[in-house]
Amino acid sequence: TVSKPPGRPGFHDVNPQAAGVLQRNGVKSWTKPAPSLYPHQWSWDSAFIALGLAHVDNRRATGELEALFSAQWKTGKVPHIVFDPEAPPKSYFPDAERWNSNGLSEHAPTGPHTSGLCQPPVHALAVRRIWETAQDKDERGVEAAREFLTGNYPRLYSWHRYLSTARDPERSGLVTIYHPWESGTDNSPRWDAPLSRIAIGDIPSYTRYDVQHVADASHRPTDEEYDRFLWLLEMLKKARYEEMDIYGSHPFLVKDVLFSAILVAANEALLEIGAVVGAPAEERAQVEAWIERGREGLEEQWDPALNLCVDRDVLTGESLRVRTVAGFAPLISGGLDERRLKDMLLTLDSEDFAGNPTLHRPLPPSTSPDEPGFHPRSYWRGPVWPVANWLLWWSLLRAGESERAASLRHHTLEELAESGFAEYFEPFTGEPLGSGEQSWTAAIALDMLA
Ligand code: 2M8
Repeated sequence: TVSKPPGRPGFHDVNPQAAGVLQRNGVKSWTKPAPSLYPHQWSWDSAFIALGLAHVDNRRATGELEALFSAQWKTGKVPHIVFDPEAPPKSYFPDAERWNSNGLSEHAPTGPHTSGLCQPPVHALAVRRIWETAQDKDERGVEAAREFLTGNYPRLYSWHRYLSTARDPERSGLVTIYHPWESGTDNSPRWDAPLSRIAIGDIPSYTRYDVQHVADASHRPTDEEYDRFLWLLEMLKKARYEEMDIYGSHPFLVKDVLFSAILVAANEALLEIGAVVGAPAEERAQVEAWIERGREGLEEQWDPALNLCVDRDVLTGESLRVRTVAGFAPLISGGLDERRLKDMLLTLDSEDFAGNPTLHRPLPPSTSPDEPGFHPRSYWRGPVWPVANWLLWWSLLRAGESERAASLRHHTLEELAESGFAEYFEPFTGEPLGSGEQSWTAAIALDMLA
């Protein structure tokens, strides 16, 4: 049992509370990431949401992903935001108009308005979870899940193909991102060096609405960071979202190890989905080749001094040597030999991460407190993110590290029981930060509790 302040849910009340968050954030057939800060559909949030919903309501889980995939670009790209035309005006910026995706690119879908970027491909993990949870259902439930897999396998395959080709013309096994927003870890110090090299030109004027939805603007990226984010957006528009043009001219091209590792794990899930739906043998062989190449690419980015994996700036060839949770990429991609697994566990248990004795709970801060770019309250610069805990928990289980996995699960769920489903938490005090009622926080709790 857990000691809890009055009125807060206990460990075992987390499940119905989490389901309630997802219900309240529901919009038509999909779910917004948070009640007011994020009023549209986000790509990897939706994947995590579907993963959680698979334990509650498979119809809603499949609807979530159907809504997202119906906005897939002709190139295979799954956009990072699908805009809700009915969201309150002036609630999120940059909006559909600023992106102007289908005004600029013939590859954009003609119906829904989307951003021009993408986010880590967690989707196949969610689709596999939908298949797994359907096994407890009656024949009709299993059949409905099989139909869903059959309908969505080609979408997943073309999504992964896009990432392995357009986003990896070097065939390095690593995905190139065009913007920190693509990483999902927006203001992480991982991006400080490449962002600092960008010379910003004239940015059309804009108003930030995000800071109005949090208790304190310091939880969010700074205005300087936003200027860079918005300048990169203008550069992408100038290239009309054409991959080759972007690759030839864009000032931010980075090999993201976390994104790449998630792709490897997602490709493993895709192989299993492919087996269920009877995918063509050439495609299955291709997915196996992507998995191998991905793991080799990550090994290339291993930094023995940091005992972590690090990103690489494509434009300078330089490794971005910053200690963040993204450094656990090899653990997430899986298939580690004993030595590398030991390395990863050593770093996870160290004072840089979960073993830091000054932490509120032994949960890894998003950035090591020893990093100069660390900030305990600022977004991806230090706070503990439940969704990152999920990635590590799931990877540890997969690696057979059940004790460490159990500890991450226990402390994550206790944090949520104590303080609710916040977007992120101050690592030394456990104070909830960012948005409250964050959907993916609730979703990962449902998955951990199942
Ligand atoms: C955050 O990113 C958005 C931009 O995409 C923002 O700050 O406005 C990130 O935490 C990202 O990973 C997440 O998908 C999104 C919605 O939860 O919020």
